[in-house]
Amino acid sequence: MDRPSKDLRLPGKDRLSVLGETPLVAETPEELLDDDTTPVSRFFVRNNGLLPEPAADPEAWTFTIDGEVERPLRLTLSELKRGFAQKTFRMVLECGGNGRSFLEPKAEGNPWTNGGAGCAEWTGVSLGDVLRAAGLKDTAVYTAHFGADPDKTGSHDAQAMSRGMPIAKALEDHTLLVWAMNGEPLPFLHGWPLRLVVPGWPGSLSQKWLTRIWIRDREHDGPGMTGISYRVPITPIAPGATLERAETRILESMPVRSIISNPADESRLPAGTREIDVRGAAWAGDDAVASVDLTLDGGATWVPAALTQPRNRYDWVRWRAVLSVPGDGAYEIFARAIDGQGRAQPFRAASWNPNGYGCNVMHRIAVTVGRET
Ligand SMILES: Nc1nc2c(c(=O)[nH]1)N[C@H]1C(S)=C(S)[C@@H](COP(=O)(O)O)O[C@H]1N2
Ligand SMILES: [Mo]
Repeated sequence: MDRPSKDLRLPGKDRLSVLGETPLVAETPEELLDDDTTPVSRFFVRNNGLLPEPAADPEAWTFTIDGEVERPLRLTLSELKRGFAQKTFRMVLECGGNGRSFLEPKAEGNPWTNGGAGCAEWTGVSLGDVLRAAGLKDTAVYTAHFGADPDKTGSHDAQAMSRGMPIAKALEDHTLLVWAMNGEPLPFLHGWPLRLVVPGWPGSLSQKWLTRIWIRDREHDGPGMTGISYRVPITPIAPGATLERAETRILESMPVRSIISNPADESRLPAGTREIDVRGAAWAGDDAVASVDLTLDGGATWVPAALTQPRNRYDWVRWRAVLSVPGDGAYEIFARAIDGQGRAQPFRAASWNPNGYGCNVMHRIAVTVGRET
């Protein structure tokens, strides 16, 4: 696997790999996703446009809810904080293209390995509480999200990205309007002073620098909703084939995934090592993780990992297993998570699609015990 080799040099960020500079896109090497709660310094960044002007007074930041509501709302951040029940959940945020680089032939878009994901504590209010205050009309079908960032050309005429979700997802308790991450004010790069966090679904729904939610009477059609953006084939297509919109559905819940965060890929362990302490994380979109198993013999035998209890829905599970190795040598370790409906990660990158969404092939690392290759 070709690794993007350029490290992000930004204050407050720790060794992320840069996938794109303008717009800024940077992912977290799997071995840096070894914390129970991903620190901001290790949290991936995905921008589709340029950065907005920093807010002069964050508490006076306003955002509106309009469209198919009885009472359009215009709220400042401080009104939002005072007016609704505050909630904190630890939840995975994951880019819809995470895992894309494993597809053959190459798919369009940023070549994420498994690092377009992180799990942070998000503090805010349920979007549903605010929507109920606005009063949804019977005609309310879909949300449409707007942010303050200019597009790639620096223009404010169009949104860099403007996606939406069905009302049922918007009304989930865990769909939050967020102003704090890991107990600190939301960092600027992550949408300060206000963003959406829509857990379990592609990260593109989690609008940063949030200014407006338009409630629509039909599916939204902003950038990221047209053509085959964030859409996947209804039935499998041949790798490399073209795809018409009519043959697709919107990618909603992300598929199950696990990552090995220790040891790092290409680790070398001392001669005589006979036990390898392997650990990582797993998550499953809207679903729960049922199990994680490891193999170091190409799938001939599997060793179950011990899982932690998630704190709340959409939290990842951390897992651990001690693997016995028969002798010095070169090993490949694969981790395979299975979700609550029995869906496992595939050995090979499956479900090829032109934009490379939802690729959840098993994470594989190489480990050498004692030998010079
Ligand atoms: N305003 C705005 N919000 C946005 C984006 C963007 O380009 N502009 N990118 C989205 C995408 S594609 C992802 S994966 C997440 C990434 O969030 P992060 O940068 O905090 O990790 O933000 C989403 N929200
Ligand atoms: Mo994304």
